[in-house]
Amino acid sequence: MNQPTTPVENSNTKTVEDMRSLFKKNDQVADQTRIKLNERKIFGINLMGSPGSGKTTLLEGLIDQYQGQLSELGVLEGDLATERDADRIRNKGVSAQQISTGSVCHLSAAMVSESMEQLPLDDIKVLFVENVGNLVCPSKFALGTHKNIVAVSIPEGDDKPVKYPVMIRMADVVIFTKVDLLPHFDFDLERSTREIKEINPNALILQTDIKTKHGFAELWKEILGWAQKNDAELL
Ligand SMILES: Nc1nc2c(ncn2[C@@H]2O[C@H](COP(=O)(O)OP(=O)(O)O)[C@@H](O)[C@H]2O)c(=O)[nH]1
Ligand SMILES: [Mg+2]
Repeated sequence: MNQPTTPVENSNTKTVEDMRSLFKKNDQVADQTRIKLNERKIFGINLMGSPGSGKTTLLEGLIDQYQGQLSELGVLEGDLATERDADRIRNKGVSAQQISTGSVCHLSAAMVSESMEQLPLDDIKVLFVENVGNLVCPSKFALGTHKNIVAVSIPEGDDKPVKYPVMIRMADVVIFTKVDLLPHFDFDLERSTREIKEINPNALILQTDIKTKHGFAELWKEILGWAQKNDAELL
């Protein structure tokens, strides 16, 4: 005979069911967002990484070098509080909308779907969504974007990709940011690269440095290639 379930087991089962339903609903909204982006020929990129890994700086660097060259950019900025990152992007002349999540450690598809309507979508070809700085939660919530970029900065330590493999597994590009700082940290770039390849053999691995703009051309080339391929497939 089955043992009666304990209250703890009951509450665990309920939590799992609640989480499943939450993810399912999120996925449905993400699917709708993807359709909306495709209808407007906007290519969406989910930019993830730890707080301070250099995500906004990457966007600033790309804007400095490439805004207006081939594509118009739009940015959604996710943080728990403040408009600071959106202000940084707007100061560069690019449309940006801040999403303040309060105490939530990730963006959700609903947040993105609602906030992107505040952007001049008719003018945007590439939409960056800078997720809340966190190596765990954002990987659980699809946003409806087309590709994922994960920033891993040198000061974080070379063991972070292997310790937080879920986000690495879903990355299309992993960027080692702040490589100018390599001389100051015991960061084994070779080992970390090897470990990322073991987790995700398909990810493109790049290195960037905002001071020399090293790696930005390669990153932009990849993004344009994605956007153009997506446009062609939508014709
Ligand atoms: N030395 C160095 N510092 C960087 C680089 N990229 C970003 N930073 C610094 O790292 C800090 C966090 O950057 P930020 O872009 O705000 O990180 P985010 O929280 O991931 O958006 C800031 O002080 C940046 O100036 C880089 O390539 N080299
Ligand atoms: Mg930021």
